Amino acid sequence: MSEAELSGDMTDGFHLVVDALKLNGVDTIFGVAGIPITDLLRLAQNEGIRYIGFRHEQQAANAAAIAGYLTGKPGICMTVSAPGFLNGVVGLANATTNCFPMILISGSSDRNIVDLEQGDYEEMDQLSVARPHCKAAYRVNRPQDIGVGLARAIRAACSGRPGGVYLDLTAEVLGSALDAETGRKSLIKVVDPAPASPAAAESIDRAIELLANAQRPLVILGKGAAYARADAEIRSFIETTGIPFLPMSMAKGLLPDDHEQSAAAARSYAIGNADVVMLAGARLNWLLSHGRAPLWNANTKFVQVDISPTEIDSNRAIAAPVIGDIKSVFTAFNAALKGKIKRQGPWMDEIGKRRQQNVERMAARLNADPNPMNFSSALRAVRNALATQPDVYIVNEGANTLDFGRNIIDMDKPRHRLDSGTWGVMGIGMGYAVAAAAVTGKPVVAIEGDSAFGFSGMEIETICRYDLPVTTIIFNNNGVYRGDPEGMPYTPTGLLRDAHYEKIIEAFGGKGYHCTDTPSLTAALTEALASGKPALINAVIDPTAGTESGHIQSLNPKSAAAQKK
Ligand code: ADP
Ligand code: TZD
Repeated sequence: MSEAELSGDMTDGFHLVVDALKLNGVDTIFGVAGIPITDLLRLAQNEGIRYIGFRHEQQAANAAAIAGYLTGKPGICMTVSAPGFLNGVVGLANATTNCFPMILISGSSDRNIVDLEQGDYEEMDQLSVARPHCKAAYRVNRPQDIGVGLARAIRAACSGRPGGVYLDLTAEVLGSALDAETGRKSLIKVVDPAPASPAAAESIDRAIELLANAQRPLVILGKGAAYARADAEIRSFIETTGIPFLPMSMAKGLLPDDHEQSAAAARSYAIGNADVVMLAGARLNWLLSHGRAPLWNANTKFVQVDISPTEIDSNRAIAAPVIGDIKSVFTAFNAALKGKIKRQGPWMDEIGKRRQQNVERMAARLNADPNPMNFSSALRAVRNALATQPDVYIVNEGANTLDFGRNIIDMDKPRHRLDSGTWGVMGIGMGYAVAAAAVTGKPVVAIEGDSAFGFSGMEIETICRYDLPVTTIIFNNNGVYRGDPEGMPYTPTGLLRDAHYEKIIEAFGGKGYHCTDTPSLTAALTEALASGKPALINAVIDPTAGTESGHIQSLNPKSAAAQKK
């Protein structure tokens, strides 16, 4: 389809969607083709928008979600109706849960048939299904409303707390004609979709005062702080005040992990002993034990910087809420400091001592070279290959692979670590990897548990089709969490023994590696990164390594009826 095919001075829904996307600077679409969006995707590509076609909508939607996080603009995913849409909803909900801006645009079947449940092809009331899983959901019923529909979707995705937005485009709207002039005038270029929202001056003063009176202050940086792109302001605040900081997983690299004020290697001590904690773009959810004992002290007071007012007091009382965007808030903090917050030497010294002890304890485990490899030794091999590659984006999912990976792989740059996030979800791996490579043009290393990889493994073909610089490393211990002992029938957590995952990528022309020791793993990753080509490393590790559910074993329900021994 091209402009020339339109008759006279007419336009149609297909063209208006593409024109509206281009007008708003959308340069990439992730999706899966089919009725009723195939021509729309073709037109978008012909009109200069990059289209990245996936094998499954969940991955396309996850790709859009992480593209939103990485660019600060809503990532766009397009799907077909009903089942394709539903596949995409997982990514839509994941984006909303993680506060990433993305828009899921799905074609839908004819309203007059769907609404009377007359059994259309891929029939579903998609708008109602999407609504609980996103920040906002809109349907466009007339071609002249396409512009307004997209504008509303962009604003909803980006402003305030970012999130997923659903935009329903009926097949009828896509095919509808409109005179070109009316169409052009109906489009909206969104001005300032994520306006700065400075905090009230008294909330800034209240927070500074609380921190100034603290003996053992701590800043916890979350991925909202990373998303806010206030890197310089946050660093200046931390370094000027001398307050130790703890990065949440995706905030690693906001300040480098080897920064002398990082309390990451003394996490429990710092959290348990802080008298005032400032949460910056981090929720006090399960990832922070809801602010409860035994990790947390009941007397700790909180400052919370967040763009969402309803986040405050969600789990613990917040003594000093600061509602605003982190860039504006930290700019205001820095202006208000004027030497009011003094360095707390003894507190920093104590944290430093604990950190040193923990690093030494970890070093013994990290430097061991067991045969077969375990999580620590294999990750050390990966870390060694990454040591001279600060530009690499890391994707990480699994249970033990995630827990160990978060601790062992240091980050130097902000927004370079992308992982299972707020849900602890499996299946983000290849979608995130494709998007990270596509929108940044930088190399990506996806560190995957073998179970985790399986959720999106077919996207290896997508990686090869677009020749993306993605190296996937599979920590292969033959199981969910860990592998079965030889001989027994496969248990619910068992996966095929001796699986040769490296052959998957060979089928698509990529390079496969089979590594059973640390030198070969470091060498394979070094070679793969140097090639800039798709690669997959099957890192064979001890099936008995790791623990069930990784670090969150305690979340498995226990029978209250079971007898205590
Ligand atoms: P983590 O998992 O890293 O702890 P969360 O996803 O729990 O982080 O928290 C992110 C928080 O950041 C959310 O509460 C969200 O409202 C907030 N947030 C997102 N963007 C901004 C911003 N620009 N300024 C302030 N807060 C933000
Ligand atoms: N399904 C989804 C969508 N998300 C999940 N988190 C799970 C299932 C449950 N689950 C985990 O929480 S971790 C995990 C599953 C299936 C996989 C762990 O095995 P792995 O990693 O091989 O990926 P490790 O490193 O061997 O532990």
